[in-house]
Amino acid sequence: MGAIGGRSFSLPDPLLFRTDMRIKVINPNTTQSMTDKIGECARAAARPGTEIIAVSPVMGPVSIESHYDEALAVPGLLQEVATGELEQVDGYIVACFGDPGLLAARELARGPVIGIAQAAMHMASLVGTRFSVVTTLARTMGQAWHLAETYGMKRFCANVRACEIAVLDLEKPGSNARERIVDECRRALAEDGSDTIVLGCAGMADLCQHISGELGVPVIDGVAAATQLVESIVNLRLGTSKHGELAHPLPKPMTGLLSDFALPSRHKPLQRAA
Ligand code: 5HY
Repeated sequence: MGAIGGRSFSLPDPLLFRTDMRIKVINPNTTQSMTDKIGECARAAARPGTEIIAVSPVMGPVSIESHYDEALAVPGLLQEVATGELEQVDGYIVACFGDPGLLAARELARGPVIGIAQAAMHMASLVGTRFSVVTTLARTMGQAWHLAETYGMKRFCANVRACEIAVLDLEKPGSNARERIVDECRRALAEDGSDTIVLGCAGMADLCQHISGELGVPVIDGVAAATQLVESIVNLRLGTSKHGELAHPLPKPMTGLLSDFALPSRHKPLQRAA
């Protein structure tokens, strides 16, 4: 109990950090080596006691480099969220820079669902004034711009650049991907008027410290940023609002290949395909 000017007041109960948090990190593409790498990067960012469950869907594209790939990654992503709800995980990360299916996943989840693009852009806006996104193929730049607009980050986004590296080339031992990414980051800092770098692919997560050391500026990896954002949101005892737009989806029949995605009722989330 405290007192100021003779008036007593009660302090809020201290929000104790959870030491048993479980976060499901979903790599929406189906390349296990990338999933493993993403999981390790999330574990390196997580607090002691936080369990990182890194998964890929059982179905979907091996890499996501187009709107078509993104669309086909969403059903598998949603299955993983639905399974996570049955397992009562505390929060989720969509570990793909296109943030595919983010709002649909939030409708299914009680806890927070954080996309790495949204996390990285917001984190960059807190440590600099203008960031450059450095991503893989030029054809994915439009999605990065679209997300910057959607998230209200366009005023902070100086530019979006591509290294013209296929996502899976990031997994190839001996590829010159790292050098090409560093070079593009250098050009960004020299030409864009930016003071921070956002890595535009979950597959770049393991390069973050190296690039930051090379360039001497903040380099934000969305996997690490999203991990600590989920922990903060859960520690604040917050979850996804179920009032309005992100309420649980309305139950209705689904047909054909998607028939397993029917949500019969509010309390029986869809089962993961065998
Ligand atoms: C990603 N694709 O983070 C995105 C990168 C991109 O398979 N994982 C993918 O270029 O959009």
